[in-house]
Amino acid sequence: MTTDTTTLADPALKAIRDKVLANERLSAEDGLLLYRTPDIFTLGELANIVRERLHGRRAFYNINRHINYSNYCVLRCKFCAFYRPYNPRGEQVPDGYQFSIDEIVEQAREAADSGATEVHIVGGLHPTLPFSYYTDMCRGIKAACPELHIKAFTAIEIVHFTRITRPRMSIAEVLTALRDAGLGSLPGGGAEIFDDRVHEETFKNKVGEQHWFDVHRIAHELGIPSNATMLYGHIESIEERVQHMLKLRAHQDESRAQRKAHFNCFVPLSFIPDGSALSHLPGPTGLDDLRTLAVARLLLDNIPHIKAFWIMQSPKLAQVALNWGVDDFDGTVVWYDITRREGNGTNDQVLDVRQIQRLLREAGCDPVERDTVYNEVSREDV
Ligand code: V47
Repeated sequence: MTTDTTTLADPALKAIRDKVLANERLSAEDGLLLYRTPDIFTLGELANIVRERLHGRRAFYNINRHINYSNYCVLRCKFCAFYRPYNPRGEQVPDGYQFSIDEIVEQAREAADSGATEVHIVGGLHPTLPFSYYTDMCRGIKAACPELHIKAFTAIEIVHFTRITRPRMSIAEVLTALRDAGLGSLPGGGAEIFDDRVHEETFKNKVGEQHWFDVHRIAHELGIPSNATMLYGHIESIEERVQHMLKLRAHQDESRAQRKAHFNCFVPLSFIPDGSALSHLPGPTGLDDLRTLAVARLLLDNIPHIKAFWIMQSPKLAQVALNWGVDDFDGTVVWYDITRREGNGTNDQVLDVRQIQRLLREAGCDPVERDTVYNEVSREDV
């Protein structure tokens, strides 16, 4: 056995460093210590050790297009600046929209024509659209672009679909119908923070943690892979963040042991206050972003990928994060309506492949184009 003689600026990190080097699981207390340590360099280094153990210097991105089919929503989550109330009398609500199936298929076709392998589709909980709108959407996209992977609908939307069907469909029936229509995987959205206090204060009327996990458990049982998110930097404490991650870790242990699919990726979402009912809050700092991504890499030893979603962490910070435990950058995105920090406040939020590759290379990484489930994509034309 070798003795680690490295002197650490924060001696409290010694035991954690030993565990990381021995590839041992970290505890909730370790997670809190990592969140609190002033020795941010060791934190980054430890997360980077794990990242390199898993992925070497490979950094993943994909060519994708996000599609937000409608911003009408029956919920009023305080952190959300995306939703618009729906007027059932059909009067126009300022900025409210819903795309027709034809418009969505056209957007998917444009994406496929420009090399995309994935469309990532989410929207608000629309009060009147029937379930057939969502299955027709998937079928229409697959008919036009059979190769495109459809990653769509957060767990919250899936539960909404069970409630709008008559007779009411179960989660398994909804997921099976969507999969039959072309759905390939679930994105990780809607998780927010798995905690009753935070739920009560910021997204009270949204279904909570139990439903979120039910949807992902059933998806995994059906062989549908998914991602997981955490919306951080609003009213939650670091204890609540650590507990959130550990709940995901426990679920992932079960999925890997007993189910046909599991979480591919964890995506910490950096809260953007602008335009939301929590706009008085400052939002997370850059260092908080880095800490959260690094702690995630260290605690979530059973989730293969950690993503910095550049739309929310910013391209520059996501680039730095590639040496802080992150191995995935999301993709070209093209159009995004849920938050609007990039793209000069418009929906046109896009990085082209060359820009992504430059950011990744400058961070000392080998850019690898992946598909949604992390198969490497090789192509001549980019
Ligand atoms: O569910 C809403 C969050 C999510 C804000 O699975 C906000 O690969 C920050 O889940 N500031 C949607 N976040 C996005 C999402 C996602 C994105 C990229 C990749 C993947 C993946 C998933 O965005 C929502 C909500 O949790 N959100 N408002 C806000 N103001």
